[in-house]
Amino acid sequence: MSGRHWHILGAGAMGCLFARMLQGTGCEVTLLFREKPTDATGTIVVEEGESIVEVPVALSANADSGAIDYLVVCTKAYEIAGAIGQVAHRINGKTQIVIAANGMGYLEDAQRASGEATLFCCTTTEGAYRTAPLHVRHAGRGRTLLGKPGGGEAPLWMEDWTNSPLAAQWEGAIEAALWHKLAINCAINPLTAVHRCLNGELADRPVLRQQVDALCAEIAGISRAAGFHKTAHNIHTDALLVIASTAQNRSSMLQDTLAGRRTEIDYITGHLLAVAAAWGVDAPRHEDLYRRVLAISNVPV
Ligand code: KPL
Repeated sequence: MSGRHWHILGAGAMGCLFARMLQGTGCEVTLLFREKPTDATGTIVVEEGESIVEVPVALSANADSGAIDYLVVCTKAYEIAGAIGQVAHRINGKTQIVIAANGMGYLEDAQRASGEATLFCCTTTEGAYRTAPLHVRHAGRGRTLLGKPGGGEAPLWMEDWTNSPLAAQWEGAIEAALWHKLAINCAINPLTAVHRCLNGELADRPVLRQQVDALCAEIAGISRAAGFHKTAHNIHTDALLVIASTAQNRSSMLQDTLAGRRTEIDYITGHLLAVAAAWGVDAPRHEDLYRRVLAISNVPV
């Protein structure tokens, strides 16, 4: 029992799953909300197979006072800096912030919003979806990796994550892990959003399968140029494996477009294109998809 107190920004599927896991290691957990919650405590309900786990948590408004020592940010990528900004008065040079978001390219803004706090990144392939407020279905086991941008040893608090039922691991090269996940999302998410199809259809429909192949070839070239050799080598195989293992899923980008929400395209394909441009690599297929997703995204003006 570490007794550390973790605050979580973003009470979606991942926020609730992480709350349950950290509580399972004996941590105190508080969920943070933009608006003041009507009650000071709540219950997260996690369905795991046939069992249901109920987790009592404290609820607090971002605007409340009280220092935050350990913070997990589980918002959409485009909300990270704004969400941290709302609790900026509660964080300080000792605060440790773990960002668990899709995509890449949010770090600079997040650091600006966090002042002297130390940032860490988390990437996960755990499958979870929200069934109602504070209710989540833990649908599939995956791997959760945490690391410090730029590298470094695991901090002491990492035990809260490794000892939790998630059995998360410290990753010395977190950028490469984030890049690999980004590459898989670039090969799957925009295509499913544009064609409004399940992940599995990308392999089943020959026209779409050819597009996945072409996208992976571009990703391999960009990854090679940027020094992500493992992704350059494995992206084809890994993208097809993820398509097969998530065949019945609606990708997060398809869900966002269907719900009329903004997508994370700028932090997924947008980041890939920025890296391609920096290394002078052409990526016409991804450019085309980027434009097509923007055209169907609900982007605030
Ligand atoms: O991460 C995903 C997403 O939808 O964002 C995949 C792996 C594509 C599963 O749907």
